[in-house]
Amino acid sequence: MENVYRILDANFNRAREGLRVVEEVARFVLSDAALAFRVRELRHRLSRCQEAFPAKGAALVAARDVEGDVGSGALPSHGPLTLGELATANFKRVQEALRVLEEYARLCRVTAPFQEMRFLAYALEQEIMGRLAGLEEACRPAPASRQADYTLYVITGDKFSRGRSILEVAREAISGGATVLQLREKEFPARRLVEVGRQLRELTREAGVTFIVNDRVDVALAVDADGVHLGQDDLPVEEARRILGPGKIIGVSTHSVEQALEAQRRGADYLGVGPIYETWTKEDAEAPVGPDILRRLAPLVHIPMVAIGGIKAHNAAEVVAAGADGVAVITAVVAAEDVAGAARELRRVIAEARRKRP
Ligand code: TZP
Ligand code: MG
Repeated sequence: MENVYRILDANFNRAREGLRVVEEVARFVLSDAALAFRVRELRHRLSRCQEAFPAKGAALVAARDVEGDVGSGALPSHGPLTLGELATANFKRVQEALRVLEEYARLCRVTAPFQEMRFLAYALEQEIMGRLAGLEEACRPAPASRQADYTLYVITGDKFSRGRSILEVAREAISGGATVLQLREKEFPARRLVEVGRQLRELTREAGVTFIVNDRVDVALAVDADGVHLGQDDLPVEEARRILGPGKIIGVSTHSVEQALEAQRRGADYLGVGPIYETWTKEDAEAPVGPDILRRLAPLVHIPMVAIGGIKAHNAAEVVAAGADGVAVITAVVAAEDVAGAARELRRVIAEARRKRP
């Protein structure tokens, strides 16, 4: 029986150690407290199972003979190369050890739910590996065509433009320093959007400015925009990505920390966060969320955050200080008498606020 105890002791340790390694992945890599708790529970359950053996499990430890273990050599030199491989290797150790425990416990006439725990380990492996794959995908750098400078993101607003054409206002905004231009005309039919979109595409391409179409994936493709901006009720990011392909930018409007994290998880390239302040420009605007949301999001998001809603030259510094990577405006630029001057002033305020940021 002594040898069986040695086997059981070694495999209890092996399973516990493996679980400890994957628990750290759940806790520190995936930052998922609930998942880490489930792994820890399995490890504690294993320790409780050991108590079902003679002398409350102490007999197994007493049989331990490290010196006499012919199998305790150096580990193979080529270890796992990635976090995924590390987690897989440790899940395998856990599952194999549980299988050994299941078989040898029978020789001691001890019944313990090793099989059930092994199945639990399979389920946890599937969940953790799936999450790790998603994380690796999300961290993979996007192609160059999806990189943009979001510093000053100007959105069209024909009805606020004092009778000037969209093209004329866009040209002025760009000359004042807009780095992104978005075509957003809710009332325009598709045909008109495509017409104006083509003009804006030509203008932005010449100026080296990023061009985004609001809401309409079809229009964005038709005019070869750099990307699309989606609201909470528009196509989900994954669907838009399937249609647009890997080279286009997808931005998402978000109004809460939860929505922002969800959009990031789904593969958005940037977030519109707002309305930060009160705005009358968007008829169905949500209640203002305030600049503090940016401060809360900053440590949680790794994609650019563009603040929107009621932003003017007098409060732009505040959103930049709170962590915004860029400022999106409609009326502050398109309704200004001097469109280029208004854009220039915003650029100046943003640059100054960035300099002051730690
Ligand atoms: N989304 C949230 S607020 C808003 C949009 C499109 C309107 C922003 O307009 P303004 O004039 O800069 O407040
Ligand atoms: Mg929308």
